[in-house]
Amino acid sequence: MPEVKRTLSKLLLIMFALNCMNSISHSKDPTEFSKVCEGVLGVNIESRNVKIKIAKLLGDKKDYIIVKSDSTFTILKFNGEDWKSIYKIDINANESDIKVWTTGDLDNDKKDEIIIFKGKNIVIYDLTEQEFNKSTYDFPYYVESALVGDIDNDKLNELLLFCCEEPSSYDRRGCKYNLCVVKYNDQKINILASDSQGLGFEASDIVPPDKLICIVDIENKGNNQLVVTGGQSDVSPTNYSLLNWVNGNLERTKSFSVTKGSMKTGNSSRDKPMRDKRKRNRGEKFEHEEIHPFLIGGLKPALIDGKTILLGSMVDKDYKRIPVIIEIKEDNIKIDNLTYIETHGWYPLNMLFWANIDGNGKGILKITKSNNSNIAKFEFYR
Ligand SMILES: [Ca+2]
Ligand SMILES: [Ca+2]
Repeated sequence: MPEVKRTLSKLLLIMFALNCMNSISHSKDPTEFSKVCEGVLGVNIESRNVKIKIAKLLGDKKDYIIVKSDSTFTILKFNGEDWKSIYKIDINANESDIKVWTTGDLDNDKKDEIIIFKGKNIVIYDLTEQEFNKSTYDFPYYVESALVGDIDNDKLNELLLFCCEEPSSYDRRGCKYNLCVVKYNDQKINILASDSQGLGFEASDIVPPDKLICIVDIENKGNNQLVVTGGQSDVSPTNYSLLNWVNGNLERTKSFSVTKGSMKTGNSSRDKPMRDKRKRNRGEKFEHEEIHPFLIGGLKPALIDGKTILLGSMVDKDYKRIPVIIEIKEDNIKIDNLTYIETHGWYPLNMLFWANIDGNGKGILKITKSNNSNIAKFEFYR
């Protein structure tokens, strides 16, 4: 009888241990990623004008890399070892000043398009197995910042735009942005809503202008919000505004910044437009020890285990940028340094992406340029 008891307790112990192992493997922390592969990108990064984005261009659930140089968009596909160029879109030389472009599934067919803004035109490139289909649409405004996402939470994507009546130029000081929500159905562009309420976003020639950052359930509350950053200098904490879709329009609900590693929130539509805030602050000196480390610039969202996680950059006391993973729940923020990712230079986030390169799930894709050549290299962590 005691024998049976011992065997039974052993069995229970083994079952308990197995259960623990199971739960550990399913709740992997984003800070625990490790390097899966590395190699070359198969494209040169010659100039500072090169911009890189990723997109799910075909129906294979994989992310492709899009490299925009002065006159070409090059599409790279991962072949299990490295990245090879599979398509090129040549941009007409006299249109090579295209600065605004984005990617996303605008027609809601489960694969992303490349969307380019040329003057008052919206040009949509849709990749099929054979080639890119190009469609061009007239639009009443010049576009300064663009995003694709589901802002009204109906599971279909819209195009969100900062628009201007005037073309971008040095003379356009204090120009007001019109925040437009655009639907793309049946090969037609329709403006669903535009900012008639004076949300207060402005272009600037003094600091980098206000910018559309992402459309995501940033606070993990169950509904998507538009995240917009206020214009700022390179050495001050970014002010993030959250906008909700309410009764067919966008409303500012909250703003926040992250200083000393914790979240400071401001509330809602009663907040002054950010430009006023900046004017008030101009000339004031920040005490370094009071704000570092602070969160700066873009946020790249990913959905992991049903939670929104964001890649971001913190600035430390030595003004070094540290890549971090952020999780926000209401007014609480959890920030983890990505110590396993070595970064160089001033803007590491521009070269870090959440990507599914091989069809086996998302991880962190890091792109770098070697010191002594223009050859781009990649590392992938999962
Ligand atoms: Ca699509
Ligand atoms: Ca929608």
